[in-house]
Amino acid sequence: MSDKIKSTEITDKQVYLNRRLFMRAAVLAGTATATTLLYRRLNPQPLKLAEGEKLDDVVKVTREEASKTGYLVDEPQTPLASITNYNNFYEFDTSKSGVAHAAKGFVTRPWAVSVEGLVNKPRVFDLDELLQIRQEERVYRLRCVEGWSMVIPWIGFPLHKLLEKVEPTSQAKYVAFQTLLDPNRMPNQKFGILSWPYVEGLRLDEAMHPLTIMATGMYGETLPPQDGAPIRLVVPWKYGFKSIKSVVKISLVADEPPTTWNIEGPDEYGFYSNVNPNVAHPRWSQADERRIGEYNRRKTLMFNGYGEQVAKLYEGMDLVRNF
Ligand SMILES: Nc1nc2c(c(=O)[nH]1)N[C@H]1C(S)=C(S)[C@@H](COP(=O)(O)O)O[C@H]1N2
Ligand SMILES: [Mo]
Repeated sequence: MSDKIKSTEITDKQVYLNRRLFMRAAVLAGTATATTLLYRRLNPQPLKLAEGEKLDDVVKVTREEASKTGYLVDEPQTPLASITNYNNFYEFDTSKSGVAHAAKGFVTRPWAVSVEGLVNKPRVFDLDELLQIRQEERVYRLRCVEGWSMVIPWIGFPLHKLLEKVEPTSQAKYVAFQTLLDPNRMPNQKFGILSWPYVEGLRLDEAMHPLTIMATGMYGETLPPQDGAPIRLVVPWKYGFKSIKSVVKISLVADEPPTTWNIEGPDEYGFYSNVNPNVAHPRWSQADERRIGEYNRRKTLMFNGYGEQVAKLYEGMDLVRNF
């Protein structure tokens, strides 16, 4: 599949079957109405063409603009079946192929996200409120620190739209994120595999960057549990572990917050964790990667290919020391 085909138009049988499963799950969870409304809004009405204008021209122009902003990667998209069966989500299973099964039936309604800390208007947002923020499709590369990568057509909204609602104060310099803590629903939280809950963080300017999104779906549908339902962070220029799943709390803070993998291995996983082919992990090179579904390894791109958009955030910073 390429970005020439809108993911919402894909009729591949496997995708179709998966969609039916998602829809059934959505109905079971009582979310059908909101979900249907949300994704109907994503499918725009047929374009009204001016006289002499051809649909192909209009669509091409729109997509070219999208590519220029770096929001729509022009590389084959990873099949849905791979994205949903090759996961890192230690709350459910430490084996990538086991997460989908272990997370099946994860209940994501009701769900609320508290946005708090150094803000003028702290608030708890119900998921349905967050789904009313205009949802956009973003086709991003995802590069795991382990050396594999995917191209994922997310649905979501820029995080800055949410942060602006709570009005960060001038003291706020970082944003801290937290995954749900509920050992009854996330079975591995009964064991000390990581220090729970999973936590992550960004500098405020990184969090406000237009590429940083809260994802609520992929491939035109609701996010499946194994990929961080019902809402997760996606920061495409950083290693995948920064993109924290199933988020319940977002706190604006003054100091660099603790982050899960940095707590586990401070010499291996830095706070910034920008994708950088020139800075090796202590135990392996980061110069190249295996794109899921491809045979040959690819060269890893600086900032995962988003340098044009984000390099200026790190001007004057030593990216080796601040790895
Ligand atoms: N809460 C939580 N978030 C998480 C993880 C996790 O184990 N727990 N794994 C991270 C890692 S290492 C990666 S590579 C991505 C994987 O996202 P995906 O399974 O949707 O591809 O999620 C990240 N977010
Ligand atoms: Mo990862």
